Amino acid sequence: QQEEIDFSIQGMTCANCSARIEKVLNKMEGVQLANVNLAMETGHVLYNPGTVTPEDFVKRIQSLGYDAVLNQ
Ligand code: 9UX
Repeated sequence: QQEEIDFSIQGMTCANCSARIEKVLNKMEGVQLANVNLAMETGHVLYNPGTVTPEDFVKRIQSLGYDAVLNQ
């Protein structure tokens, strides 16, 4: 089972920020693929909805000191 979500990310100021968020998201249980775009300030994740939810991505990103808002 696979779902995808797009969201915006605030607070990234250098390429290490986006790489860090991308790495952390890709390590989360249930995440198949996560991409973070610094210039666009966006994130895109393919995930298993039975294992993890978009709200979990927001919380994880916030725990790193950034903010994220899910696209509806
Ligand atoms: Mo670049 Mo982001 O030095 O927290 S990693 S600003």
